[in-house]
Amino acid sequence: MPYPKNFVWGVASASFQVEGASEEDGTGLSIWDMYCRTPGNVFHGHTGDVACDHYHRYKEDVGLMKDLGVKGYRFSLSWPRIIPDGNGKVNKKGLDFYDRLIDEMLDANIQPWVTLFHWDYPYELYLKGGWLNPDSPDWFANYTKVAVEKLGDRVGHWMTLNEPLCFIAGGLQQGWHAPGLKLPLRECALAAHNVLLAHGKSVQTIRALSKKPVKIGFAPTGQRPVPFTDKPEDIRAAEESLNSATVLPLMANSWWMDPVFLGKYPEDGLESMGRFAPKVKSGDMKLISSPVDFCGMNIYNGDFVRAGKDGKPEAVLPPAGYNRTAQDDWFVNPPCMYWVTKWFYKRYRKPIVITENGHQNLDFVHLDGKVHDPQRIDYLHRYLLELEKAIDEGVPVEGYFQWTIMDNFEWAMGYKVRVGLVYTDYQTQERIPKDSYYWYKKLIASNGKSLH
Ligand code: GCO
Repeated sequence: MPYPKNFVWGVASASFQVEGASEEDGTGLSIWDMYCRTPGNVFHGHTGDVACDHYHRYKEDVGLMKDLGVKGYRFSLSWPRIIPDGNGKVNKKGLDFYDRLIDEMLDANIQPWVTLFHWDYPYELYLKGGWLNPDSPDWFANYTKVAVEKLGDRVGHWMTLNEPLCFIAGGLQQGWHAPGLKLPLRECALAAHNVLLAHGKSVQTIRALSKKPVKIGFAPTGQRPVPFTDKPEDIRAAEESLNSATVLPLMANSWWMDPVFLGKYPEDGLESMGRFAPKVKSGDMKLISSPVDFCGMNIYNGDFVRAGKDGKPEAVLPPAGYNRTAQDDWFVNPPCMYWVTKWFYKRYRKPIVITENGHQNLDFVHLDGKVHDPQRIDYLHRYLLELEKAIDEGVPVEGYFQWTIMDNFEWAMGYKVRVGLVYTDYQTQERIPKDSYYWYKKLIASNGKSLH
């Protein structure tokens, strides 16, 4: 069965990665502005100060999306651009940018899919304890209120958070992400609980204030296991691994998704956390599991899992020379798109939206002035065939947001790798559509039929 008729083909980005204008029009500092300035945190000391200058070039960029034929653009709002100190005076000029951007998109018949938080946390709130502060859920609800009151007449799709695993486990526990802390598990579990409470309050705020019918979700990531063989025991072990929170609970899918979709923390995760588990107050889980409309997920790389001697999941390293991306240890493993989509639908019973999928590469401008990126085309082709396979088996997949419309700031890797359909020349800010851009354009026009 081909992709559904009204399938939402989209592209995605995030404020800190594309906007630049980091000190313009009253914007406040974010923790990523600070993190970039600690030597060693980001490749070659790159920052998001200019990035793709999307703040000024958004009309050209929306034009590229219109030419591509996308139905939706998933982008994020910069919290400190809208409320410079995070929880106080609103910066009108900051809000006005998103006003203009959304109007430009609607004129191009592109629907805005807005992520409220994609990691650029207000630095002033960080100084007040950030997600550790018991007021942090209310700070996020207030920011949500400001955004929905201004933009809610035109935004029909909201995502509260992008990849809480990254900004909590990565940012507070393991230190590979802003703000680069290595806090004890107890504090990290407390911060994670406040993030989930913030999600719940944000969902309730959007529902209460939205001026149009609205669909809400969030965009988690996590382990993406693939059965090493098609033996039933390996398939069973891989599914168990997807939903397990025993090892590093804050890095587990279920630690973040079970509270939102099932209203409870995973038992194995709580057992693993022991006395470091968060103190859950009455009403917390009901708030956290305020109903959402879709199960978003960011999918890139898959790791092989098989049944060990005891039948329990056992990680298997891919054979030497296995296809990989430019993002360090991310292996190209297309079946993860089929298995993960199928298994999450089985567990959470919500329509699926692929909120991110893309290929990190070392693209460059060739002698002919074009950017040939066959690896990205092959990657996308294989992953989308696997997604179609899940749809064929009855998994309700409503949309796919390719990461990303244009090369941009890739967090700790700065501008070292390129992930866009469009090449960004960071010296001139010229945009050069890559071969994959034209491939995706043809795919959208055929609603996926060009995969065959
Ligand atoms: C993520 C983030 C994106 C990245 C993308 C490419 O999933 O890590 O949402 O901001 O840029 O994954 O690596």
